[in-house]
Amino acid sequence: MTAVTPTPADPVETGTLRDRFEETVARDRRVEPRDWMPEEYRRTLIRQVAQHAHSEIIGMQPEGAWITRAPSLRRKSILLAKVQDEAGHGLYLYAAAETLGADRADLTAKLLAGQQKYSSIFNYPTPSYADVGTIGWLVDGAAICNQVPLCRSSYGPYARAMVRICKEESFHQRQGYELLLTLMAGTDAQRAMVQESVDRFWWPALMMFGPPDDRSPNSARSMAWGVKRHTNDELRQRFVDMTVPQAERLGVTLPDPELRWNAERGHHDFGAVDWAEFAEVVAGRGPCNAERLARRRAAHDEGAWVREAATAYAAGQAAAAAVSP
Ligand code: FAQ
Repeated sequence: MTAVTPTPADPVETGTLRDRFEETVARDRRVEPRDWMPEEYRRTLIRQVAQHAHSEIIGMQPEGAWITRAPSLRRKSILLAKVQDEAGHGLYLYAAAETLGADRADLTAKLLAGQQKYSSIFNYPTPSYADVGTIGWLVDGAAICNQVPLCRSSYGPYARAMVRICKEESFHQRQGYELLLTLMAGTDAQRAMVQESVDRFWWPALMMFGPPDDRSPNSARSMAWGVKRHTNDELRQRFVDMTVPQAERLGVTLPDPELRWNAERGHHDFGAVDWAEFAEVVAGRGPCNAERLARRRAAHDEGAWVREAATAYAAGQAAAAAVSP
């Protein structure tokens, strides 16, 4: 997709363009690529959309490792389709970032250089097959909780990409839950495998929503602009409330002794997230950060010939179009 040339940076600080932008946001309408927008709005969107796109692409790795070891043809084809979906999500999101004037090759270079982030969750290992189910249930579940409100994000291309992504993520969540239900109906060893996997993924899944509100530098402004619709803590609470009954139905224990229903609040109380661990993972020192980036760099290098061939083909097509009557 061709990058759209951005509108000039903040041409009139106090003029009709800014007023029009503010009005669009205030009236809950969509900002579109050719509309004037403040540079800070553009920058924060590129930051969030790029981080989201990178997460989808890096997020193919933890489950992708199980494609060759899936226990049946049915499970293998489901997993293949899911991992391919994540690649598709990455592409819609890079395309959305391009409408803001970003360049996909540049975003990829920044990811590979460790200059742009991707979700902390994908830096945790997947040593057991139950992790495929747990990722579907908890990780896609958290992703849906976070992303359904983004279907109403103020930036049109991002909001529209989210609609399709959420439909697919919701299918992913159900396939994960179904996989876990199947394992839970199996042997004691299979049930133990599920519990062990849930124990490892529960807290990292809560970290996906980002730092607590009083330590989230971007939230207030992103909410004022309608880029985000809820705070990190609101969405984390929603996820906990949604997941507890699902865990009960599944027959697993969530690894938090402080987790209990609070009738007064009408929500579940839960224990403290280890924010020091989150900071370490985001800083690049999680269990699999080095491995994930090394794999992504290798895949990028191995794909160089595809990019070269596609560029040569596009140039050939353009040359043919130029000489055709
Ligand atoms: N990991 O001020 P805030 C998926 C960073 S789902 C790493 O609160 P913001 C589907 C944040 O960027 C996962 N970094 O930031 C899938 C900021 O750093 P910066 C992707 C994190 O933007 C499922 C700093 O901390 N989903 O891929 C994380 O207002 C299964 C301060 O934070 C999305 O990206 C984190 N968890 O709120 C794929 C959803 N949290 O840039 C495969 C869209 C925060 O200032 C398999 N994104 N940081 O240097 C969002 O909703 C927001 O960007 C948040 C963060 C909520 C993630």
